[in-house]
Amino acid sequence: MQIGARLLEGPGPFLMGVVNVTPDSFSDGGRFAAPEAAVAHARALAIEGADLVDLGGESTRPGAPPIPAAEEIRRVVPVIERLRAGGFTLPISVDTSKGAVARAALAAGADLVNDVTALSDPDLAAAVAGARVPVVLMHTRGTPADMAARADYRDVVAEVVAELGVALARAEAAGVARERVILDPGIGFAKRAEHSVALLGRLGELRALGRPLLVGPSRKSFIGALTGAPVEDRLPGTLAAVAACVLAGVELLRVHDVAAAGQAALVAAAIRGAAAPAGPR
Ligand code: PMM
Repeated sequence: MQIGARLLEGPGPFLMGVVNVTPDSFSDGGRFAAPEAAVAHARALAIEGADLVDLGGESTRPGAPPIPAAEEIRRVVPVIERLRAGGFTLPISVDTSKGAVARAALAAGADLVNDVTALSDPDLAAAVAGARVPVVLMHTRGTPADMAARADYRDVVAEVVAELGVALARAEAAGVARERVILDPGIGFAKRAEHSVALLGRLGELRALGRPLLVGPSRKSFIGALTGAPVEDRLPGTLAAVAACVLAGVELLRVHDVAAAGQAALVAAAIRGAAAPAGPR
């Protein structure tokens, strides 16, 4: 897939490094809220081996309050402008659910839209369709305010596959080319720990959707539920999930700890390659 100036080709895995420009994100809230700190962090992630960076100006943690588009733009756009003015060449993804934010970020030099609501806002769908950029459609239900109460499934994997299929059809109907869509099961979004674990264990079933997959297990609460580890101490659990994703053929991983995830991903990809049946000679 062509993302900005880069062609991400082959099975990957490719790493999306997370830069949250928010005062209240659940894993790294407040650390990179000043534009200079976010710029430095994005550069550091590039040096660690990120293939692209994901900038988010609005926290999506459970219970987070929505913020106005103007405030989100104020947080995100200066970071993109400074990165591009400073010669940052990696693709930049903007993590937003609002059309106005996507338009401003793309105009400032972003290349991809990452939407945790899978284009449920028609204005964002129009912005993505008009700009002809790649888009991540992530599965969730409801809003951060009520998503925990909506984590109710009979078969979480089948329901996520069905609901992502609906999201993909809705995006196409809005004029987004299917070839530009990346799908994400939304680990931790309207999911209890057992739901996130089931999705990670049955990622192969998401292949039925026929699009590249992105998964964001990094530091999420299912790791805390399984291990008791606080959010700042979930790297080992994150790496186990990264390896599981790579073994299942996931193309893109959204992670905070790029260097560590890169090492885990390389080893898992080598094992995956060794496990693949030999082709015809
Ligand atoms: N997780 C978070 C934010 N944005 N986007 C996608 N596509 N997938 C995710 O799993 C995802 C996301 C929340 O994590 P953070 O607050 O630690 O960034």
